Amino acid sequence: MNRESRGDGKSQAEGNCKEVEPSALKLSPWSRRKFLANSTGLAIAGAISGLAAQLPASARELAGDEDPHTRAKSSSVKVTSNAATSKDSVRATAPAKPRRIIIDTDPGIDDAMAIFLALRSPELKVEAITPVCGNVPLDFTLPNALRLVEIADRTDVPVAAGASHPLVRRLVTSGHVHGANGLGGVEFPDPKIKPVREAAPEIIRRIVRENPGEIMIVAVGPLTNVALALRDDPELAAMIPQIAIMGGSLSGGNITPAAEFNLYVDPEAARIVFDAHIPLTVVGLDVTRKCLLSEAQIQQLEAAKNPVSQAAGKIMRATWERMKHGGEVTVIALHDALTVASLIESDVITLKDYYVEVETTGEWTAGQTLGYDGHAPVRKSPPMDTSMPGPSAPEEPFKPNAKVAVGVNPDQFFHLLIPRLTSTAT
Ligand SMILES: [Ca+2]
Repeated sequence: MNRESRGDGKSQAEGNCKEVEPSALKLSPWSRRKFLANSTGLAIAGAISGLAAQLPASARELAGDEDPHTRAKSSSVKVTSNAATSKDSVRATAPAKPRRIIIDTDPGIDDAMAIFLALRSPELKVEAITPVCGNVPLDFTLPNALRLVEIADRTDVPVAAGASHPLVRRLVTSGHVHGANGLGGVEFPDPKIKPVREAAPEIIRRIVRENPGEIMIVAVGPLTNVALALRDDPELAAMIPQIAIMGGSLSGGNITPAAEFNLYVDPEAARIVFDAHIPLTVVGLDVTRKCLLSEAQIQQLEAAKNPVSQAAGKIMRATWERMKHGGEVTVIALHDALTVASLIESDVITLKDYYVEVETTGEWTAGQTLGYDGHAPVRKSPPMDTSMPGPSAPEEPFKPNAKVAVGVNPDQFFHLLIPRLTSTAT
């Protein structure tokens, strides 16, 4: 995720993205070519809406399972420890059965903090990490993810290469915020480990299919990988109990006045995910903008001597200094880490039911999220007057498709995050 970022307009061809194996992006039965053929005007909306109609009801509905949001609440563990939190005290907070998650990510400075938090939280079991292009091209996000699991001494977690470009658009990156290498410009050694052979959509499909109803997806980058997995395998939606998304905003964007960065980069992918009838938790700019890292907290990270805290301190210090000397307002919002934190302590955010639509056809507003809160029917723009008989403005009854974060407790967030990273616990 970026902060008040500047898209540099770098295309896939211009960037040094590595192409994912063609088999990784196999788009059957809904091929990329078919998508491209429909990629103008309202055809996109129609095609994507058609996909939603193919998808079955959610895993929760089929299984009669409890509301995943309620489950998150009941399984949350309050941690109010400070930087001196001991290994034992961290482990003592672990629930009997950790939540199993796949992290889809574009590291990314706040992605790094999110991944570190997840890997050091006993309440979560990270089944895989699936980098996607976004903040920087895949040629950086993939090795960055490998570096992060090495730093955290968690090379047991598979890392699978994802998409090197959005579904139908040129890649726009945010190196301006995240540094040209995605980690604030800090040079870490090249990773020794390699990504697994499976591509991101494949590993998502396999792990979810092997564990139906068990695997939650935490998507903190553009939603390309998740959309590809759903598009390849429409039955998959019924097997995913919840997706936690960092993205969107009901109060203005950060890369355009309308759009938040992750949804701006690949609005068509976001539309697929929002239309998939999967329980969604959406942690957007409305709350993440309020979770701002202070210099004192960077110093806490720097003071702790474990490799994770040292790496986090370096990344955040480099970002802080670059903003300070670049004449910008020195503000680092930890968007992605808040999203992970909400899985550990659900009451760090307050959720509200919304029907969220993603704008895909706007000339200036692509990626905008429109949230209906139930006070009005869902209403599309009026049809064009072509002097031909046609339908009236489409209108649908309100039905929520997401729980959107509308409140946050930043102090609680940082009281969770900083000790988890500075602790000697592993
Ligand atoms: Ca991100």
